[in-house]
Amino acid sequence: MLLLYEHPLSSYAQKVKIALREKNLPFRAELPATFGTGQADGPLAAANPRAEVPVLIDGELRIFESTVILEYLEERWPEPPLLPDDPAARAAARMTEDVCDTQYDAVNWGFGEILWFRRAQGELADHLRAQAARQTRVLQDWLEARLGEAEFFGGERFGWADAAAAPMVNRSAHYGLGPKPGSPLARWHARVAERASVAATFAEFDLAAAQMTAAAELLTTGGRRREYRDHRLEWMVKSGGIEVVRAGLRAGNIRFPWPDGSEPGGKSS
Ligand SMILES: N[C@@H](CCC(=O)N[C@@H](CS)C(=O)NCC(=O)O)C(=O)O
Repeated sequence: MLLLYEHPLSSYAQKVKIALREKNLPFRAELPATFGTGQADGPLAAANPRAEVPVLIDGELRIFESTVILEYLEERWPEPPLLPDDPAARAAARMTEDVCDTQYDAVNWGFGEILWFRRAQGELADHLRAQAARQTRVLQDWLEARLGEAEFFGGERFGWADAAAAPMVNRSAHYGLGPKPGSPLARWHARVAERASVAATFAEFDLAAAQMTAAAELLTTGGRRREYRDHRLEWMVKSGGIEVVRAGLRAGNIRFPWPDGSEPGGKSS
């Protein structure tokens, strides 16, 4: 059986689980013990030097990067297809996915750093939340324009872009930043949430989100050393949270991506 290293809150892992479920592929989901620590040993780091989830394990094969995993699933099990046939429509689906995986993910992640990991308080927290709310609206407007009047991002058939966008929009809704009630994007969100593949994935998200009240403690106990990478790091800096980065580095509960950098004093990131 396929094995998926994942975390139920990870939008990338959710995208993969939706794809697996759409294709009716049985899999076992596992949260690696070292997740979120950046530890260079253990099965997660052995499968993915970046120590990120998701990782798909198919026999001897270990595949990391959610888009690469989706491509593997599509090529190995083409039915039912998630990508449309038309090259232009395929490109459109991939562009939607790319924006979701980069800019949209970064906003959701930033909001989570404040809500769940309490990286900022008072005025700074208010400011970062307001930035996230404004940017979420921009991204949802962009998605809504791409959706148009269609049932799904791929047109009449649920597919690749829907699998990528659903976890993003659903997480915004969890934060109270969902699409405008009654809007085409809100109706799409309600529609996809009823699909078995998405409903199961969202239920796992809800369960994990309910357990996040104690998440901030993980930063002081060493249970989490959060990865501040590319779009996510950029979000924190551009939105006014550079002090959050500095404080996290001082406290040692922020890390940068593999391979480790090292400071002149010999301290590694
Ligand atoms: N580009 C990667 C991103 C994966 C990623 O960032 N995963 C996060 C969870 S959402 C992670 O595992 N982070 C590790 C950490 O924070 O230590 C993909 O598409 O799979």
